[in-house]
Amino acid sequence: MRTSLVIANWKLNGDLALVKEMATHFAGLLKDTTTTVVVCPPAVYLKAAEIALAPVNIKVGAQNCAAHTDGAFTGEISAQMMRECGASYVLVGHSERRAIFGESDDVLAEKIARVQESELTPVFCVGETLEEREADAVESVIEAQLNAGLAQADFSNLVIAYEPVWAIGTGKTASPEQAQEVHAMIRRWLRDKAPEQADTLQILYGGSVKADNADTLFNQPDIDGGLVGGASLSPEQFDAICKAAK
Ligand code: G2H
Repeated sequence: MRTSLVIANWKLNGDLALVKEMATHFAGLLKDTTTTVVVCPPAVYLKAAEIALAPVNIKVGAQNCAAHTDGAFTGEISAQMMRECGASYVLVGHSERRAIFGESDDVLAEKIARVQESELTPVFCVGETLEEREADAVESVIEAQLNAGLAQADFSNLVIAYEPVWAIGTGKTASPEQAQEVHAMIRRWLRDKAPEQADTLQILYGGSVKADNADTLFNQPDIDGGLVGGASLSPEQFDAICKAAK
């Protein structure tokens, strides 16, 4: 019913050499798979990545975009510009954007709108901190993020990523059961808000996904693939993770 999706988030890493390495490594590997594979490099490499990776069946995406379409916003890049440079997906609301760059729920809702207006697919990231988990607030935190960020969203063109903040780049991964519990909760939320898309919308897990834990995570019924940071910088590791997503 749902195909798998694996997205590489290079963050502030990688270069043209890594784009070429990926293209060489993946030559012929994704011919017979139904899994969609996406690489999100730093925005300046989007066009080069699109040209190099399209022949090996890898799409490209942006890690962020402006909440505006155009104007006096020095340093910003619009969703439409990302599209022109080859992006098919845009990450919105990654916890690093929320925490380090102070992106509010309102700004994220604007970004979702700009991405969808540009006919790109937003990957909306949600997740709780360790304090919130310890305070038994996981469900209320995730629900609040979903309600605010997706208030005006078109659910027919959307991916959701659950990334517990305490598992990001820390080497700590949510157990498959912990992750499944939240993914099932997100799917219940979808049944209420967007019943027609609840069974088809892809929900990805992110947070220290590696070649050796991807299989058990992706085997959970409501986990449809992964958003992969550190391990996506190694073509061999990333390839193993893509293989774990059936
Ligand atoms: C979470 C993830 C990618 P990592 O940020 O979005 O990164 O796999 O390094 O935890």
